[in-house]
This record gives sequence, C-alpha cells and structure tokens, in this order.
Amino acid sequence: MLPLRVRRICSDISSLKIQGARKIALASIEALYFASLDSRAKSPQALYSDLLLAADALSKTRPTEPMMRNSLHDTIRFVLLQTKKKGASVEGIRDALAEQKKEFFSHMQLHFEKICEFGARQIPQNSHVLVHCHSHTVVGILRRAQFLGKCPIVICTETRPRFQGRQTAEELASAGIDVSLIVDSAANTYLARSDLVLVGADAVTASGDLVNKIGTSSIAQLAYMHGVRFYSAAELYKFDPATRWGAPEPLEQRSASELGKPIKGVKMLNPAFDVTPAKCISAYICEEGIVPPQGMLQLASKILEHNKQ
Ligand code: RUB
Repeated sequence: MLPLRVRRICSDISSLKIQGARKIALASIEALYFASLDSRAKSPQALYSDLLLAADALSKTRPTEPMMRNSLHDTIRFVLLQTKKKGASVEGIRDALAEQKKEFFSHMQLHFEKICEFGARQIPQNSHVLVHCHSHTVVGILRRAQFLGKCPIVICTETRPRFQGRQTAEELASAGIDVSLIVDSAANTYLARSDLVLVGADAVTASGDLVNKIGTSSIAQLAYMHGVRFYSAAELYKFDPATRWGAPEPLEQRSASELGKPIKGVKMLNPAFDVTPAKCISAYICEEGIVPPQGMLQLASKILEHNKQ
C-alpha cells in the first residue's frame, strides 16, 4: 500500500487539482520524496522497491506526461546508484534524495526563467496573442512580456470541458494584462486578427510534433492557414524519448462525466490531448532558446543522455 501522502498527490494529479505538465512533474518528485520518508524499509533495496512502486503509480496518473516520466526515471536511477554505493543506508539515501530534489527544483526554476525570457522576446510590442488552456510557462512568458512593457493583448479560449482557460485569464488579468475570454469555437474569428499563438506542451515527439490540450491542433491548423506564427513553450524534459523508436505518445482519454449529464443512447467521448503536426509549429521556446521543431530531437536527446551518465 502506498503512503497516504503519495496517494493524495496521485489523486490530486488525476483529478487536475494539480495540472500542467510542469507542476505535475514537480509534484511527482515531491511525492517520491514523501515515499522515501514514509517508507518502513529497513534496507536500501527495500527502500528502492518502495520508491519504484510509488513512481509506477505516479506515472500512471496522467498517461500523456513525459516530463513527469523523465523526472521520475532520472530520480529512480539516482536512487538505484545510491543503493549500490558502499555502506549505503536507508537514512543516507533519504538525505541524498532530499538534496537531489532541491537540485531538481532549482534546475526546473532556472529553465522556467530562461523560457520566460526567450519567450517574452518573441512577443512584439502591443501584439495580439491567442492562448489555449492553462500553461504555467505561457503565463510566465506573458507576465515577463508585460514586465518588459510590451503590453500584450491576450485572447484566452475557455478550454472545454474543464475550463482551464478561465484560470489563465484570471492570472493574466491580475498581472494587469489586457485579456479577454472566448468560447473555443470563436478561435478562428480571433486568430485572423492575432499576431501569434502561444501554447504550452505536454509532450514533444521525435518528429517535432506537439502533444497538448485537446483543441490545440485545430488552432494550429487555423493559424497555419492564416499565416499566424505558432509557438509552444516546452522544457526539453517534455520530449518523449520513446518516440525516437516509433512509439506513439499515449493520448489520455478522460471520464465522460466531465462532459456533463449523460444523454440516453449517446456515447460521450472525452480525449484530453491532441497532436499538432510539426509543419504548423513555427518554433518551440525551450530553455536553450527558440528551436524549430526539427531541432528538438537532437537537443532533448543530448539533455536526457547527459542525465544518464
Ligand atoms: C494542460 C496543458 C498545458 C501543458 C503545459 O493540460 O495542456 O498546456 O500541460 O503546461 P491539463 P505547463 O490542464 O489537462 O493538465 O506549461 O504548466 O507545463
């Protein structure tokens, strides 16, 4: 049985109380640390087994989250190396994990700040920006642009069925940004007058395709048609290494109950994510800078390989 604190985080991630790839990855590492504190293991190997169980449960909470999977993978690998050290002890591993978590969080913060800076530079003065869903990274970029005096004018789609766009609009408004909310189906009307689209990322594939909140691909296709630039803010940790060998990114299907009252005789379908083809993406904004979709494979592979040494 998983410790209560781990089960709570799993449930907060599945229910979207914790949402957005970045926050999900950070919460999963916090949960792994709690798993180490709450484990009753008496040997490093037993502690490692407990952490593996926790990591497995966490990674199943949202199937379309390579950033969480990559983070858990690296941390589990770190724990394995600790267990193999001469004189390894349960206490020693807990301490090492605490340090590792601190380092991971500060790295993620640094990457976030870099993306905000690179992203803000892509936003022209007084430009019209269309955003979809709620991405902490996108909000960070727009806040940074506002701080730099660029005064973006933002349109948020409400993002059915969970309405994450409302949260985006609220956060931008409280940062003093000119922001309006539209229904998802009004995207085409406002795209025609937008200077750019800015969305987050849940996964980036080896071919440079983007997996993000359902509706992203329709907006991207429309932006392509209108000749509007389309950016996705994506840490390199959002790259899914399995796609290098042809594995498709799993796309989460959520409960039909999110769509409201059932209708007799009607199937209710609720896919959470969709795939935007690389050709519709002007560039990714990552911690290394502004990268065309074709460049993500090489950059991300380098980072993920580096962590395996
Ligand atoms: C959120 C979503 C976000 C990405 C990136 O979907 O699609 O664009 O997760 O977010 P959900 P961030 O609400 O289903 O989690 O920039 O915060 O990592």
